[in-house]
Amino acid sequence: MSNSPADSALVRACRGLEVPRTPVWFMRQAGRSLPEYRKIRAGVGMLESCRRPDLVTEITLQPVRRHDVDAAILFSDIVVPLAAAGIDLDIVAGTGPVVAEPIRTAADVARVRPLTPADVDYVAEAVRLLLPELGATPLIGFAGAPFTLASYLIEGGPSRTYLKTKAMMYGEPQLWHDLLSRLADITLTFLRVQVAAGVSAVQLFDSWAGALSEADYREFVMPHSARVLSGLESAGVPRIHFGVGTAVLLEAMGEAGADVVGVDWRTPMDRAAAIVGPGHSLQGNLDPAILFAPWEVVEREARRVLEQGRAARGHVFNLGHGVMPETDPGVLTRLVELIHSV
Ligand code: 1CP
Repeated sequence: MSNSPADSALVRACRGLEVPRTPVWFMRQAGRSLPEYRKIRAGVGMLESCRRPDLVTEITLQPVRRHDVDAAILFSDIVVPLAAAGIDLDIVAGTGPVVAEPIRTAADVARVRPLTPADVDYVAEAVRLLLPELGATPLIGFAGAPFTLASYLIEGGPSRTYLKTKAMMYGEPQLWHDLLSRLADITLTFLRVQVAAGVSAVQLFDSWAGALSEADYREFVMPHSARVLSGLESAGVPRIHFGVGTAVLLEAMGEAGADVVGVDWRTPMDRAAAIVGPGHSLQGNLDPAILFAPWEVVEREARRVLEQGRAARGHVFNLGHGVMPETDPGVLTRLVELIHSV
């Protein structure tokens, strides 16, 4: 066991197979919590760094070296394939993705063209550079799900209310489905490029799907995410499906075609296991804010998550959302040691 990424604890836990110990990695494990990341990124824009295979390789490896996590996640961003498909956008430090001309009309939607593998050749190149460096450690590829991508394109940037997004969804359902269908095509192509280059698992980030009711999720979003996930079925790698605030969506997110459902910190893992059923593994779900508490609290809560995770078919330990930039990286290293020792 664990001599190849395809037989690693991560992949085995995703499939519900026996594991020697619970695998652990952290969403946003690369990034501003690491001084070595801040150093290498100095003076290089976020999108530019995602397009440079040498930088992607180094940044992806940094948290693996430092924390001894059981998986690497490719350093990129969910808007990288959108920019590669010709949408004028930037990732602004301290804000996030900002779209020059938000997508709101039929003419705007018509501008969203398919992605070709050649548009993101630098991503495939980074994966190829990473595989020999990683050895038996699996590399996770990822993409944004159609709803979360649409929210950035329609709002023009980060949002709290998703008002313009929902206005299109409710007001112009045909246009909405046209846009999400185009985004599903882009996402599927982007993930297939990563799988073809050799990633061992993929994660579909629908970070903001928690803004929806279950009924609206099932009608307006799930068919498009399901097309992405089912389009990867024959790829032979586990599919992780994650969102924040998705307590009422967990069942549907599993049904959409995921092997693993990602759970945020609001839903206990045993309850999530009862909701998604025996056909899916779970990933999660320590509150990233708990890492700012005294170590005794971190340890107690991490043990609770592990214990509750035993109710699932398989458990990949993670945070309930990404590492906050202010996190002490020493706490993350210690947390990995703890998970490995239990
Ligand atoms: O561990 C890693 O290597 C993380 C790589 C990674 C991932 C998985 C980055 C780098 N972005 C993402 C995915 C991503 N991007 C998501 C889904 C994950 C999540 O929910 O956290 C989302 C919603 C985005 C969009 C985005 N990009 C935001 C959020 C804005 C908002 O709406 O609140 C931000 C701040 C970015 C920029 C970004 N992406 C990644 C980094 C390290 C950064 C910070 C910019 C920088 O370092 O200059």
